Order: sequence, then C-alpha cells, then structure tokens
Amino acid sequence: MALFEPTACQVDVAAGTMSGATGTYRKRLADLAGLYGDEGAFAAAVQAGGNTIVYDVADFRPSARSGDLIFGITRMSAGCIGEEYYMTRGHIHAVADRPEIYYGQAGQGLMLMESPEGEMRVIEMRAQTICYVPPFWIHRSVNTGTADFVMIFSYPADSGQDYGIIERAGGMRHRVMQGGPKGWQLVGNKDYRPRSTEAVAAVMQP
Ligand code: S6P
Ligand code: ZN
Repeated sequence: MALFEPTACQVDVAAGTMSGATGTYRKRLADLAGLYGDEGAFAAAVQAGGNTIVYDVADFRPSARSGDLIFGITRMSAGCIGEEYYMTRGHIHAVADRPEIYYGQAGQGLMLMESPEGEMRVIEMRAQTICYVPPFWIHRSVNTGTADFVMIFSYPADSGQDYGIIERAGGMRHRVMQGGPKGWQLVGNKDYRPRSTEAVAAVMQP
C-alpha cells in the first residue's frame, strides 16, 4: 500500500489562512438567507452590502477514508444582523458519531452545540482554547467579538456535514444576541421546532 506523504501547512493567524489547503470556500452575507431571526435587518444588510464576507474556510483533505483526518482553519468576521452575532451555518456530521476538535487562534466567540433532543451547550472560545465537540452534537461557531475570530479544526475524514438537521428544526434552539454581562446572551429561537422521537432515533442509530 502506498503511504500518504507527511505534510505540513503553515497557519497565518492574522490573516486567518493556511498554506497548502486542498480546498477553500467563502460564505458571504447573501449566501446565508434564512439563518438570522431578524429578516428585515438581514434584507437591509444584504441591500447595503450582500458581498460582505461572513466567514472563510480552508482545509486539507488527504483522503475520505475512515481513520483519516481532515484539518483546516475558519476565519469569521465580526458583525451582527440586528442584534444577532455573525455565525456559521452549523451542522451535525452526516456520520453523526464523528467528533471534532476546534483550537482557538485569535478573537473570541462561542461554540454553540445542540443535541438531537435539544439540549444546548456553549463553550467560550479564545486563543489557545481547545473545544471538543463530541459525537452526535450539532455545532455552530459564533463571533461575539469585535475582531476576526479564527480557529483551527480537525475531524474524521469520513464525517461529512448535514445542514438540513438545523433547517428542518427552524434553526438552533437558541440565538446568540448582544446583551448580558458578557456582551452576549442566549435567547430562545421562536421558530424552533423540537425534533420528533423518531427523528432523534434516526440520528442516534449507530
Ligand atoms: C466541518 C467543520 C468546519 C465547518 C466550518 C464552517 O465539520 O465543523 O470546517 O465546516 O467552521 O461551518 P459550516 O457550518 O458552514 O460548515
Ligand atoms: Zn463539523
């Protein structure tokens, strides 16, 4: 069997980029319709500058084999739609028992996690924070700071991403809004529809 060549990628924390990436993508405001609670504020923000970059992702994917690892970097801009902080789309891994590690590099933000049954967890992230996202947790990153929020991540190469689990529920159970002693607070999402017992069981089956 031919061995994969050992590889190093160089992280540029200030730029939020990584050399040697095998793939990159960028999400602009106009790509993120339906994510934010204040539709009027979203429409106005798109009107004013739909090209605004909300986040960039660069990753290195050696293979898609079970047992292999994907790693990369995500850089999130600071900003809000109305009072709701910029966030990633969020997902559960398509192979739901696959975990993930995030490692903070710059800025500050949150890893917002929700179990299929609707339990919420929040981990505050800054430079040097390592967050373990266990198997079966839906996860989304939120920039609660005033500068770029940069994290490195790694997860099993056969994980995949399922974005529909959040869309079908009307979003995550809580939104991250301005306010509170830390500058952010969790506010119940009025559009949230809890998953049925059957939907939860379908995600949790091995
Ligand atoms: C993939 C991993 C990250 C995210 C990235 C963007 O499993 O969690 O690479 O893809 O942070 O988030 P999202 O929700 O748009 O994929
Ligand atoms: Zn993930």
